[in-house]
Amino acid sequence: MSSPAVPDYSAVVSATGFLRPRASRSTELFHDHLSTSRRLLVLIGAGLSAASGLPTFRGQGGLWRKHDAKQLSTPAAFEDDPALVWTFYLERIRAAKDAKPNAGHLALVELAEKREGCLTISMNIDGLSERARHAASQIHFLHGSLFDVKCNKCDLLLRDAEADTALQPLLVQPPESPLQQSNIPHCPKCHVGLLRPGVVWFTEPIPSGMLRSIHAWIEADPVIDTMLVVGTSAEVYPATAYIEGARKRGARVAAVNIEQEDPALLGLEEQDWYFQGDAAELVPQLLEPVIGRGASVE
Ligand code: BJW
Repeated sequence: MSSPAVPDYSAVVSATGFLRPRASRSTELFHDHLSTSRRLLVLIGAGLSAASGLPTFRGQGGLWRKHDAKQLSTPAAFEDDPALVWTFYLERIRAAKDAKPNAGHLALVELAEKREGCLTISMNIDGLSERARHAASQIHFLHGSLFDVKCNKCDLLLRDAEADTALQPLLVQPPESPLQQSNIPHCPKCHVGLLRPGVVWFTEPIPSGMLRSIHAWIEADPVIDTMLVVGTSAEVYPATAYIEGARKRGARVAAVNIEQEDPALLGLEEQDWYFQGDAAELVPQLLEPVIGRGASVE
């Protein structure tokens, strides 16, 4: 006796209760579309770096020593307990220094090299796209960098080597010894504030020049062909709004995520794609028509 037919879930009930066609899973159709795509917007989140061993923000990776990572990423948390927040970030700085870009990062670098009209918006602060040599003119780091520091009172911003020097009193602390507030360096400019991570926390504005530049790119001609959304829960604004922004400019959206599609989140439609799996594996495969099979991790 033949087994009952597998139900066809090609339609899912949307958050509003209407039946909606499901996004495509076809790599072949995506490859066809990508081959003719000239302007592409890519949004990357913590899931891209998961295969490099770095924890994500929400879900299983979102708990750090019993603290919710989201709660620690606020100016209020730093005001309350700067030593705790710095302990969290120092651990992440050390982990990011030890991590290596994966095949997903490298594939996106190659995509940018092969497609002048490709812009990447990264929410990641881990430095892995930079280390993969993503062209600086084709990527914006919306949430700053783990390797920068700012003052919590004035406008001081120190980058890379300067930040590293300023942070030496913290970096020389043995990772296992508890950090005291007295260990945190004061701002070398105003001498009043404390140095803090050079990242954008909840309720803080993204640098306005960066926002203007992204807006101008989205509104420029010709239309956007493809919006690739990789390894993000798409819960944080303004990053998430760029998906809709690209769609309004004509883009078909392709999402890559290890979890099953959540129809309420991305609002994917019939002309879009959803690929479930590890970004480090899937992104190079999806980009093959443009980058070939070359992208490999050293
Ligand atoms: C894989 C995988 C694998 C896993 N392969 N996939 C009410 C009050 C106050 C503010 C707001 C409010 N309503 C809205 C706001 C604005 C707020 C916001 O968006 N809040 C929402 C949560 C509702 N946004 C802001 O405050 C922003 N500023 C702003 O808007 O200014 C104007 C304004 C101010 C005040 C009010 C209103 C407007 C700033 C946002 C800054 C976010 N900063 C952080 C911390 C950065 C520093 C740090 O990293 O420590 O950025 S929060 C955190 O979330 C971090 C991330 O970049 C960001 C996004 O997370 P991401 O990348 O999506 O990670 P996850 O963990 O969420 O998801 C990982 C995904 O990967 C999952 O889907 C997995 O399934 C998947 N995955 N393994 C593929 N191997």
